[in-house]
Amino acid sequence: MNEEQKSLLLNSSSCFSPPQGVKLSYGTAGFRADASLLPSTVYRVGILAALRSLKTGSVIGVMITASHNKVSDNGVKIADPNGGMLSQHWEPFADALANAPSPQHLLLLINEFVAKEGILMDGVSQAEVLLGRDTRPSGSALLEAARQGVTSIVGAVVKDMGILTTPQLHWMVRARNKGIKASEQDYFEQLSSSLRCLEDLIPTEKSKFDELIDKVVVDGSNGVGGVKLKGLGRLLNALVIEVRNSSEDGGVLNDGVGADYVQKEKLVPHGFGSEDAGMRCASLDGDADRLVYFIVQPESSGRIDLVDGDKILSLFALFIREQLSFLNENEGLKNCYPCRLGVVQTAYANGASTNYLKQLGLEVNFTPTGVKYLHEKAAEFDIGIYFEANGHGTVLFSESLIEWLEARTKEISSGSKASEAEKAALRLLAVSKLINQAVGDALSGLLLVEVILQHMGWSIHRWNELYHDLPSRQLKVKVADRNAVITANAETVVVSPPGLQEAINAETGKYPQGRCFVRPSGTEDVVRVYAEASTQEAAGTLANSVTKLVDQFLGLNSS
Ligand code: G16
Repeated sequence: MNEEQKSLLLNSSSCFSPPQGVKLSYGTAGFRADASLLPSTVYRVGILAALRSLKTGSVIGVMITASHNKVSDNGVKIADPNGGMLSQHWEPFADALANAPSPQHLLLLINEFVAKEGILMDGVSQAEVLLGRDTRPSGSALLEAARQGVTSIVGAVVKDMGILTTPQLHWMVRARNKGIKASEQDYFEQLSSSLRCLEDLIPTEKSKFDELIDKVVVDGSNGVGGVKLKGLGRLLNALVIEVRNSSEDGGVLNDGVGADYVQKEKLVPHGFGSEDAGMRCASLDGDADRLVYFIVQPESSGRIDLVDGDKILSLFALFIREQLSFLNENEGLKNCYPCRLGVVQTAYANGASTNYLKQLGLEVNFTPTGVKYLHEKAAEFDIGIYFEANGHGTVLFSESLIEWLEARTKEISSGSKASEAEKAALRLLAVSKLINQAVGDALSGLLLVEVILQHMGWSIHRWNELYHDLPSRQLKVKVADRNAVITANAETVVVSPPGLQEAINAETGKYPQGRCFVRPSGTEDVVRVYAEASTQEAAGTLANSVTKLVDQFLGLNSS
């Protein structure tokens, strides 16, 4: 590192002192904390993004968001060259940078890391970083901190992409690195044109769209997704989307609204009421990377029937399996593609969904919570479908399958009637373009759900009947140190503190169909408790009892 670079880093970092007495870590989805604690962290993530860009020779993204967290929180995460999450191999460096106590320590760390990774800081190689943020009021100051971090690396270039959903920024990074046009308009056009392609291929005998409730009503969580969905909706032909709780309505972000609230509380979000009973409703989270559907129950109970990420996964799996069977049944052997289809869930997946997927003959895999883990597993398949129950997920297609589908569909001569196999190939190719290949994306997920329901001729009620969820309850417990909980086996077993798992087992054993696990959250300062049992009351009692156990072992007064 030359002298110019050293003094640039020392000068700019002296404007961003780290908060005293706070240890930050790159958790489930980047750094998250109260926004007032974050300027130095975001500045340092800007530096990290520029170094990552130099290392990979690619465009890198920095997204400023705390997604489902309360409005006073904020956060920052990196999008890697393929649009996915930051390589886990760099996370310890992110932690070390965020917690370096002084500019001198920071410089030392950077120097060591740059040498270890062989990063060329010659001032000639140019880093490029795309910045995005959600609608939080703290976003613009934090974006400026990120900009200063990036530009403290000599020659680095920043592009402020403005207010975006998290998946839009990930999509843009991926597109830029593939040499594809990557503006918001390009994103909207890719989604709307692939949706049109799928709509054109809906079997006429199944096209009962007019008989279904002809619109979907979407809760935008008072975040960025609602406004973007309105923009996207203007490009759509058949689909009518009514958006409520868009950030323009003056409501508070994620407060009694949004996918996290709807999924965890199973209550009607603000802006919806008994007049919506029976309608097809959906909910996005604050940065629109999660999607769940719901049906408002009749009368004014305030309850909903939740159609969660597991059911979205099941719907996608059914549709894709059907297309693969059309392809294989109708092709000569030599034209078949030996497509490996796999699904990925976490311990939060409702047991009934896992049974259903297994009954379909699908390979079901489990990973710890966090899209970075699910995505990595799903990428091992030709088509990998991953979803967390909270609605975060997507469908990944291997490059070789996409190439095969492209070649297969090129042969279809215009004007002639496409065979069933050809239509299936066209549909799969359109799905690969519609659904975000970088990360879970509520907007593209919503369009895919909608068009599959049309394709099947299904109402939301028919979809919801695929299987019946086991009653479940989720709670959170504030403890002295959540990182004292160490888990194994995709977070289903507590290894530390000793004795806690045995106590959970003893409690769970009292309930028919009981299942329960605890894990430290990576985005909030809490331990999460999930319980399932044969009745709602039993699931609630089990969750409460285990919450008490966590409190006994780790509670605020136990340290
Ligand atoms: C993030 C992650 C998700 C995870 C969720 C909750 O979502 O991307 O994979 O399920 O946090 O994580 P935890 O239980 O560790 O707090 P989002 O939508 O907040 O970015």
